[in-house]
Amino acid sequence: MNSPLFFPAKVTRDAIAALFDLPFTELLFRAAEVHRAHHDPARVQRSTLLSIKTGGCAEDCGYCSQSVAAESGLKAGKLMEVEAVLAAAAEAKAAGSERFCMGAAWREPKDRDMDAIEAMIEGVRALGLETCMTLGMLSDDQADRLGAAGLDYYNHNLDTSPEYYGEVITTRTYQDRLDTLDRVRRAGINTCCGGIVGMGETRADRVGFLHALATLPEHPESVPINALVPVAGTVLGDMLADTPLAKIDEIEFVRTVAVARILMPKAVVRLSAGRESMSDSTQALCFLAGANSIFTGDRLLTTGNAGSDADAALFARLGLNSDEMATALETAG
Ligand code: SAM
Ligand code: DTB
Ligand code: SF4
Repeated sequence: MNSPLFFPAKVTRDAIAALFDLPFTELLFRAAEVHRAHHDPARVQRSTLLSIKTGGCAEDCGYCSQSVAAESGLKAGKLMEVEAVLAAAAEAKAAGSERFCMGAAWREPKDRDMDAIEAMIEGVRALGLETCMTLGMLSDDQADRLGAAGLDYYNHNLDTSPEYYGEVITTRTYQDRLDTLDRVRRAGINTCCGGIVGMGETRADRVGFLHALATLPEHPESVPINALVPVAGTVLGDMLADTPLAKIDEIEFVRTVAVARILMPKAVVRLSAGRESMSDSTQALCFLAGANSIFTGDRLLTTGNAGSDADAALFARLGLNSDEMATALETAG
């Protein structure tokens, strides 16, 4: 399961810390080697997010605009109608997206919402899009229903190290998250599990976070790495506004992506939230380090995103997903 290329048989925190400590160019070289062995390095998947139920969430995640504990000014809405979700998915597909991720600001879904959720999954799949949902904690029965409806991925993040977690969220435990991930896996759904960097955590927490992911019973098939998007009125957004130096260093962010790639060679590593404030060069380093999916469009769930035009320009500049580039690769040998 581990990379035969660069990773020791036993995934310990010390071994992961040693990867982080490598000279940056050496780390990137190793990550790029692992990436090329398992993925097409000239392709980056484009995904679109939609908030199907916004705001009013009972959890207290310190980064999130949608928590009732945040004073972000966000209004709580109801679950969207199935038709409206399918219209947004069709639009995303027409704009070139391959994957559609639906997020709800719930602690957990209510059973009465499950019929609509199933119809969304079936409808989005029928459009030829990969489906992902993130709805909070799940019961066994809910996970089974999502699996039976054909859901491709369920996103449920560990977010950070077990040690730092309690500084960020108090209303559900790390173990609660691990339990939901188990239910998802047992229901035959691919797991999408990652977290956020730049929440004031230490390097040791980033090591602990990636250790937790890489030692799950199976590697997640999908690993979103988010950089904190600071939202005013949230605990962490306000922290970052007061202490701008706490913002994650971009090289450290790229290191985190590279180590994730080496530890979980087959996973799709998603360069997720936070791209809007990242330079093209940093994003290019993330792709070199093994990121192979982004969220396109001008919105994530509730916050802004770079937008499809900016992404098309970035891809053209970097020669990603381009047929001409495939020819150039062949010619260059
Ligand atoms: N309510 C569901 C849950 O948390 O399980 C799903 C939605 S939640 C918005 C999905 C993930 O988005 C979170 O686990 C977190 O990692 C990420 N996220 C939320 N707000 C963020 C922010 N301001 N910056 C970066 N990532 C964020
Ligand atoms: C994930 O790890 N990142 C995406 C997705 N899973 C659902 C969400 C990012 C949300 C960023 C903040 C917002 O727009 O509200
Ligand atoms: Fe709720 Fe999810 Fe936001 Fe946490 S991250 S407050 S669970 S919507």
